[in-house]
Amino acid sequence: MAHELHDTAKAIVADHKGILAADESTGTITKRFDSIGVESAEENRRFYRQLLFTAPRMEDSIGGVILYDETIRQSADDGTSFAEVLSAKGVIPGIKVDTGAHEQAGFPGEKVTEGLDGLRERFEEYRGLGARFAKWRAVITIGDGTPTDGNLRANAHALARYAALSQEAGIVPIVEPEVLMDADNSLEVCWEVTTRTLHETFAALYEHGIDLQGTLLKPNMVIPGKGARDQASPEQIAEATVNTFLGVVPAAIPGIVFLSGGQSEVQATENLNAINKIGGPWALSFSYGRALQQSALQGWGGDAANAEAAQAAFVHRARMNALAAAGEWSAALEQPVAA
Ligand code: 5MM
Repeated sequence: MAHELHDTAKAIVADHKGILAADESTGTITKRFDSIGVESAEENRRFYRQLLFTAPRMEDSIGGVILYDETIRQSADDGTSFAEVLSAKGVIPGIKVDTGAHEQAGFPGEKVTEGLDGLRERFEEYRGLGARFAKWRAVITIGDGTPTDGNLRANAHALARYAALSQEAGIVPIVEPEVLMDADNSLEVCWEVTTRTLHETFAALYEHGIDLQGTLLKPNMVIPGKGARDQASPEQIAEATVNTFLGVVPAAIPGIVFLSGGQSEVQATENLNAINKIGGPWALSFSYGRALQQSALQGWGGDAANAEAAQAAFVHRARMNALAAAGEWSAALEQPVAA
């Protein structure tokens, strides 16, 4: 079992590949569809995900796709399940298993992620449906007096319990403690909060006997908040990010796959590239949602006639990010995609 977990974790990030986070819950995909004026009907969601998963040569840059519960039960036009469509291309199917972040009782303004009840049985079912890795996202909010130690510990404990159940089922856990970049905090504050978050997370993973070689970490970059007066250069973000992780993330973790967190598509690529110019003992790659899909979603606009252009936009972003995961991206490669 340990070997299978190690091999799966390594395969997802092999050859500078990364992950497509296509695990938007119904509420989130509805917001995305609202932004392009498309009704969030089940068939539209299926069509859009099919467009992404069948994009020609996406497998050159994408090693894994995170699916939502509805999506792992859906199929392509020819009846092939999405998990099989991906596996046939050598892309590993994954599943989001948390049921969302909710207000933590007694901790105003902070959230704790739920979904542990019945998770052992759900893992068994998801493995049968083809999932070989999973994801659980904790949301950490920077604010006046937050995050508190109590909130960090509650989220770390849930992440560790999830990871233990995942590995028991032979499924690689992606551990995602996301420090939000929505506030106006400085890079230094993000550095401090990310360090505290990762300390608590790894302490809990040790306590629960998690096999780190069969685990991937999905964190935020160390970056100023969106509203910060002083923004930072990719080099400053890269230096702060790599130094933070060198201090708290064991080299046994095979891959750190960053979330994009609201960065623009090119910004997320440029920052990942700068991070890889420095490098570290882990594969440093991507698990982007918005930063891989924004152009594709807009290019599609709900019209099947635009499907090919949308696929090209997605594959372009995936390729740019795989180059960034090798530290080989440059702005000159950002050719406009023909509509
Ligand atoms: C794709 O978005 C994921 C699902 O979010 P919800 O559960 O709120 O619908 C999300 O977990 C995502 O995987 C990560 O936050 C990274 O996404 P971004 O867009 O920040 O790269």
